[in-house]
Amino acid sequence: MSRLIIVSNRVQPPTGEGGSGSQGGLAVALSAALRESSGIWFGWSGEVTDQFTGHINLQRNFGVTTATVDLEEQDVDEYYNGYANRTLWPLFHYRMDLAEFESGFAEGYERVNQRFAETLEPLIESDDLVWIHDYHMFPLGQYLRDGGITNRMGFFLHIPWPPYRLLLSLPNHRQLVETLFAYDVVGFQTIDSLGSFHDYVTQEMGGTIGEGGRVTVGDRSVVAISCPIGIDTTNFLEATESAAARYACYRMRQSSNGRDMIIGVDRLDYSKGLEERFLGYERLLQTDEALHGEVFLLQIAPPSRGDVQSYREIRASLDALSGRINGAYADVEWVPIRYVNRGYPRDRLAGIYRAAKIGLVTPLRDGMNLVAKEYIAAQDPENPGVLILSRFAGAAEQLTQALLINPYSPEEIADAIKLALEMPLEERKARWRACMDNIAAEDVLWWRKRFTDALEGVAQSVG
Ligand code: ADQ
Repeated sequence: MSRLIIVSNRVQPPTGEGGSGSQGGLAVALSAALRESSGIWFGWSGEVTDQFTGHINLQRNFGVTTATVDLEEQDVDEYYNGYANRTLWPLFHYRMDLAEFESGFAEGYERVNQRFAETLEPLIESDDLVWIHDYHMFPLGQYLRDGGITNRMGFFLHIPWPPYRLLLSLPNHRQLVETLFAYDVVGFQTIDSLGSFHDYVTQEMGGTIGEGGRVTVGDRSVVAISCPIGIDTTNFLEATESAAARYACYRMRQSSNGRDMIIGVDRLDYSKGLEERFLGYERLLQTDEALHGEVFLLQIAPPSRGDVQSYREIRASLDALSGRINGAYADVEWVPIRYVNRGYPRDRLAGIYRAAKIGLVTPLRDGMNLVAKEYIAAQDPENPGVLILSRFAGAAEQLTQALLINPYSPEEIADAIKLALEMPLEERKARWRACMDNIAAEDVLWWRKRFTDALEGVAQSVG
């Protein structure tokens, strides 16, 4: 088996074998892949230095080697807070209104990718598989090729690929797409994203789609696949059975006091549809007085990307909205929304999911959404809760038996909550079983294998 080199913007060194603490599912899964292949995980340390030196901090924790570099403040501003999170993230989530196009961002983005490439090159050995992750790093493969790296190299995009005409609004869109042809395999979360990529290549570049997903433009080609990411299901089921999860579930039920709990868990991000979710829930309270004092929404939303203005704005509007709804409907014994701005360890989170009658996952756009899958995995098979899921989350392609809704419609959200609260046990079980079968079969190990098999299946590049 070839050694695997994984590259992502941030590197999360493993914190322990089980990974049931605060480490995310992706970190657990990538760690497992790296342990199997004695590979390296390369990326930004999250630290800022006065001047970029290219010094690599090599560490080995729980069988995984991480190699991290510090970035200059200007790099972080232009590459991370700038091009990645103020240009690409909003545009790729269909938020042209929030996308900022500043040439300094694009230059910083290229500079940092070039720096990553130059720093990484000496670590790469001839038989390694190189697997690069996400929108922070589109051009990295091209820079590595320019530096003479001929290894098999893949790229996986965790966020949606936008529709062809939307992508045209990105200055230098063609340059960005051309960099993808430096890879041997490019993976998308959904068939929908893959289709949008095909549209761009055929309509804008005059390319063709051939056998086995091979996309060709002139004399260059890349294999493009849909490869939906899953959760580490076995590990998550173990976390669900842990003492910490059971205790969290027990405490949550006690504090629910016989009321039905609706749970939302998301990074505080405008793409997650939190305002629309609150408005949908408010609609329910407006139209169904009998539910007052009978249900509550627990929204867990740890702040993220606080250096970016649009994130500060969404935080302020959610504070105001939750305050308004609670002010209008709360009484001395009941608060309709419990709004919590912090993260929880995975095992506690699993217990909280299990105590919830409804999982409310309503992003306006999402590459996949792992919370939807975690909610299903945490349920009691004999008495499962109901997942309400946005049709615009990548997960909706797989979890077709969730209650699929349009997250922009308060009515649809309110109606789905009512339906879920009243759903008979047999129907809940049938819907849960269909979702769970998918989550068990197409887990993160399946995802990793699907991608690395595709990568191992292509002939090594010849420069
Ligand atoms: P994210 O946008 O971060 O990921 P998501 O897929 O939902 O979104 O993953 C979030 C992870 O963070 C989940 O594992 C969740 O449990 C955890 N998390 C969220 N809030 C938490 C809290 N308060 N406490 C503890 N943990 C919390 C991006 C893309 C997604 C894609 C993933 C993986 O935007 O569409 O599914 O990458 O590819």
